Order: sequence, then C-alpha cells, then structure tokens
Amino acid sequence: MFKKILIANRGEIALRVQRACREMGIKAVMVYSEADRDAKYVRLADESVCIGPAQSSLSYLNMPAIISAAEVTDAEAIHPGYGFLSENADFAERVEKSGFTFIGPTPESIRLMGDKVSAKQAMIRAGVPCVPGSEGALPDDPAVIKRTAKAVGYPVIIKAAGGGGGRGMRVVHTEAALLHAVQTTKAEAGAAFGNPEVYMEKFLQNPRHIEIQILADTHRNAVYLGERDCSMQRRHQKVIEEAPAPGIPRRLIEKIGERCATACKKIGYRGAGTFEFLYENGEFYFIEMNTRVQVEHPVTEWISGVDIVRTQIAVAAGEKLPFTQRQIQLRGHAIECRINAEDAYKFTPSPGRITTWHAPGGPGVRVDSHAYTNYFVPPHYDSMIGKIIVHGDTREQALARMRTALAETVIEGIKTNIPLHRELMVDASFVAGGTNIHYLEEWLSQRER
Ligand code: MV4
Repeated sequence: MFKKILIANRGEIALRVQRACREMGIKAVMVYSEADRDAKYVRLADESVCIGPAQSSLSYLNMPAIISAAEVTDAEAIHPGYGFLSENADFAERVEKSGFTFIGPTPESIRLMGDKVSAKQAMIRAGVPCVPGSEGALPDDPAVIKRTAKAVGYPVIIKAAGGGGGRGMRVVHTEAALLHAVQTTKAEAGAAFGNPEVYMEKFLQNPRHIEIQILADTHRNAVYLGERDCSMQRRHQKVIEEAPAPGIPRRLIEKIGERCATACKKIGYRGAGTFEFLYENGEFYFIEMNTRVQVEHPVTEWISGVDIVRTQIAVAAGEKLPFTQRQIQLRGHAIECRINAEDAYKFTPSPGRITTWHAPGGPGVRVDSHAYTNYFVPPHYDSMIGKIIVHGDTREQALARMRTALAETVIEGIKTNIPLHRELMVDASFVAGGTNIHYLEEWLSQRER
C-alpha cells in the first residue's frame, strides 16, 4: 500500500480523501491555493504545499506545480478528486510519466470516455444500450446528415464529441433547421473543445437521469453498486441525488448493471466510474461515462456499505476488489442534498465568512463538508460547501430524516440553498418520487414568491 498520497483538490472532497488516507494509515499531502491557505483541512494534512494563487488555472489546474509538489514531498500517488484535473488524460499521463500513480483509470480509458463518440462506440460494442442515432461522428455530406435524421426521427439532438455534461448540444425539431444547427454546433465545438466532431441522437423529451456506479480492479474484476437518480438538477448542476431510483424494477437495474460491469472488463477499466443513462418509458440509454469519483458517491456508499474512495486507493495500489458482485447487498434508501453558498432561488453566488455553522446529526445523518464557524467561502470556486446525506430503511424514513436534518442546520453569514431543499423535501411530486430532468426548472419557473 502507498505510504503517502498527494490530494490534488480542495474543499469537501479534499477532506473526504484525506479521511480515507488517515483511516488506511497513509500520509496525506494537501496542495492549496492562496485562497485556501487557512482552511482547517489544509492544517489537518500531514504536509501541505502552496501551488499558486487563487485562480484555478494557476493552482488546481497547474500540472507542473502539482507534480513538483509530489516530487518535493516524496508522495507515491496523486488523487485528483472531482472537477479540476480529474478527467484530464494528459494530466494522468504526466503523473504516470513522472513516476507517480494516478488514482483513477489509465490515460487511455480517460481519453476513450472523454471523446463521446468513441465512448459510445465502445459501449455499443460492449453491449450497453445507447440512444439511437448516428453511427459515430456525422460526415460533411448534407444528404447523409438529412437521411440520418430522417431515419432516427425528429426531434434529434446534435452533440459535440468533445462536449459532455451539457456543453455543446443543440436540439433540432425540423429538417429545415438541421444543417444550420449541425454547422453551428461544429463551429462552437471546434472553438470550445478543439474538436469540431459532432454526432446525432434521438432527442428524449422527458427522461430521468439515472447513473450506475462501478468499481474495477487491475485483475479483471468489476462490480456495479446499483444506481443513483440524479434527475433533480438545474442548468446541468445536480441539486439532490438519491439511491435507489424510485420505481425502477430491480431486475432491469441488475441487467444494466451487469452490462456496465462487463463493459469495464472489456475495456480494461480500473478504479471508480459512473455510467450515465437517460431513462424513459422503461428503457435505459447510455449517454456518457464519468471516469472520476463523483460528488454524489456517498449515497451509494451508504446503501452498499462500500467505501468508494478507499477502494479507489486500494485498486490503484494493485489490490484486488475486496468483494464480489454477489457480496454486494443494497440496503435501505439514501438521499443527498448539495449545500451551496448561493441565493436559494436566484442562484447568485454568496461567498464570504460563515459566522455560524451548526451541522445536523443523529441516526442516519452524514455531513461531508470542510466548512465550520468562521470559515471563509472563497469567491473563486464552485459554490458547493458541503453535502448532507441521510439513510433510512425506506425512502419515507430517509425523507423524514432529511427534513429533520435540514431543520437542525444553521448556517449564518452567507446565503445558502437550504431553504430550497426544505421546500423540495415536502413537495408532493418529489415526495412521490420519479420526477424527470426538467422538473426543478419547471417548479422554479412556476413558484410564486
Ligand atoms: C440528451 C437529452 C435528451 N436526449 N440526449 C445533458 C447533459 C449531457 N450529459 C447529456 N444531456 C442530455 N442529453 C438525448 N439524446 C437530454 C439531456 C439533458 C440532460 C441530461 C441529464 C441531466 C440533465 C439534463 C438537462 C437537460 C438536457
């Protein structure tokens, strides 16, 4: 096992990885920007190295600074967390070329999944169901583009191969609008991602966003840890996640989960990963794969009993998965609310000093946050300051525990989205379960104030 790991991230996930290291008897090196210098999780680290000014491009995205920090502290491996460099194949490659272990998949796997056209082709070959659409990238020939759209059926969606997470997409409803949409999406993709390739899919009008968590080792073992429902989102930012997904038949999840685990073995995937699906009319359609640990991993940890971050580290060190698929038993229901430093309804960021931080507790409540009374939320980064996760034997119990946890929470000095969560936890449609990806935006637009 590693003796020392460098954590190339900030905030709650940096603390989460640090906790896993401590539990495993591994020393943790924290890198930080000038804006995070005084954070408690930096002080708590065994060692820490300043890697640059507040601006991410000069610190948390600064590959030479991070690799130098690993060199001077004699760390053996680098955990990238989520965001920042976590899905950057070039970074993973430079980490390995410098003699360190990248805690994540190989640069080849990251590259394969980073290109959404190659990702989809790999998944089709591996037997994972995908959204019907073009076979690979669209060619230039206008006649072929029109014929493809006709065969798929309108509405269609044009997506950039280099996009993902909601960037570089355009919905097309008629043939009259098709060629212009393809040209515009290509031009934007070329400018934004350095790759003008686009592909076409049938546009699903009212899907849910369901994702499957997988873990794989370097000994050809892969398991799935069930699904998460991440449909409650606004502008491609998830707000609430839960597991299991309400109302989806278990045997269907098991069938798709098995396909995902098999696909991992076929492509030689290692580490943690997430298969993103759209779910509509009882069918699953793969859209993208994330090659990192995700913000919402705790809901899966709680229903499965598996420590995902610990397992990421173990498999990166070459260990075998410590469980088989049959040993994975999913139990109860978990819900996560992301706590953001922002206006609850206008969504404008609200950085600044937290004058009171009172976290909830009690049975079935977990809080993942680096914040505390007197913590200063810097204005330079994502507004998420933590997560409240609850577990119950049933969804009803989990909902009741989340309502209680949100009622106990006191955060003063900055605005947060806690009032939004309190409203959603008693919203009839959310309480019923199974709302789609458009629900929150529609709810917000109709909400009277
Ligand atoms: C789609 C879609 C409908 N049909 N693809 C947006 C993020 C990216 N991961 C894929 N996205 C979508 N792809 C087809 N063929 C609708 C979306 C989408 C969406 C997906 C998941 C979560 C929230 C979303 C919000 C708007 C659109």
